[in-house]
Amino acid sequence: MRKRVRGIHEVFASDPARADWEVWGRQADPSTRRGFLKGLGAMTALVGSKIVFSDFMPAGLIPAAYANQAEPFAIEGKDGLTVLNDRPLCAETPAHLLNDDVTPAHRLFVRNNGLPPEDVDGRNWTLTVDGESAADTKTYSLGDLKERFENVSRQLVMECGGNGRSEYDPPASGNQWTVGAVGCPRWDGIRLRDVLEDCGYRDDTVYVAYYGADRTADGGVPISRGVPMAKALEAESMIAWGMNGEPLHPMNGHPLRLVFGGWPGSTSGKWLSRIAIRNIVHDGPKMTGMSYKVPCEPVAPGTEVAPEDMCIIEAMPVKSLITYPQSGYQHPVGEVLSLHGHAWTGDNQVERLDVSIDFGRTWIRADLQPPANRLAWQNWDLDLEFPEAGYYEVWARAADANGDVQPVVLPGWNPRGYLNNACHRIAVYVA
Ligand SMILES: Nc1nc2c(c(=O)[nH]1)N[C@H]1C(S)=C(S)[C@@H](COP(=O)(O)O)O[C@H]1N2
Ligand SMILES: [Mo]
Repeated sequence: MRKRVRGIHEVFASDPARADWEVWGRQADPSTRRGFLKGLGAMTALVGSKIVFSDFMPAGLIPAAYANQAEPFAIEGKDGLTVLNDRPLCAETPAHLLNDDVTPAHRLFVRNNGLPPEDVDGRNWTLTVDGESAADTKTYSLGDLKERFENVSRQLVMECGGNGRSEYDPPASGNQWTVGAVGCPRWDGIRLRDVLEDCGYRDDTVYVAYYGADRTADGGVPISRGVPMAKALEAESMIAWGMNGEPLHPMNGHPLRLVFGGWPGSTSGKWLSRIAIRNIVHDGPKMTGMSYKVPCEPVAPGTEVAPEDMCIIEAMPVKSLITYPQSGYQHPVGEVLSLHGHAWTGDNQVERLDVSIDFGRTWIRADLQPPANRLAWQNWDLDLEFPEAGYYEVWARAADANGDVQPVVLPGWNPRGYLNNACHRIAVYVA
């Protein structure tokens, strides 16, 4: 359920400088289905055909083809996602639809900052590597990348830095993600470092930045971020063309993207066309200012923080999900309930996963699996028994090898609402 819907005016009034795509897209309201259908392109894609008399179509009209469907908005090749915004398109996956140990493409969330490229031709796609610290400027075709470098497949967690934002109070503007801006597909591609080494880089390299083929409405670059060189050189840092043996979904960056497991999703550039090897901390759109940053020192909720006191988010915090059963589940009294879920943590490994059915008074240790490879999420299972009939909340809490434990209540408030790793909880009715 959406807690609140922020109007565009409210957002601009509170921060007039933020005239970017994140706030342009009116927050869609699923209860009325208004706000989804903006722009002829979006509407045509939705209806699946040219709208012949589109010139005469009243603004805000919901096409009859969709007016009576239970799902207010369907994204081709995705299934069951909740759309938070249609322009740019942002959609998350309900927790119970993330139950697969390897996230299928149709269940991976979508977070777009601009308009994706249309009519992508993978055969003619190229990737250029350049920058102040590059020894050479090189351009590779997709075929070059596939043939010249060792192909690898890795399961890597992709999570938006703003996952969980909807719970913060005072609220933060931006997509009101609940828990589902996360997934862990098996990515197919090559190591980023093999390409960096092929191109060559100087000792003064600081950052590796990306540019993608998506654009803002007026043709600008919506987002261009990256990672420090040390992260770029890790064996798990990938340039990927596929997911679970299939080409990337168009909304997840087809035909080429970066994947940095365990770091904010915003570092994993989609529709990748250029990599810049930089001798400074990259300064592209959404690297500077307040985006993807948290206060360097904790602040009281609602505090105004100066941009120079904000630090770039690197590894994501320890977190977990209960993916079976779905919240609200009715369970027969006297029977065992087999829970399932996943746990993950930035650059590290999860060491334990505990479950409580008594609001955190006591905790029961779940059976936690090792990751399929470094920076993959870890699956967990627990057979639960309930003492009597009634309403229960099941809480899950992960702890990692750094000694970090998920907070039961909200973690530190921050102006843009990032890094909410509070325990996931579900309702279970035993009867
Ligand atoms: N070119 C480009 N890359 C991008 C984005 C974008 O808007 N454009 N969004 C980023 C953000 S904020 C996230 S969370 C991830 C989301 O990846 P997904 O949409 O494949 O789930 O992509 C990142 N890469
Ligand atoms: Mo994100």
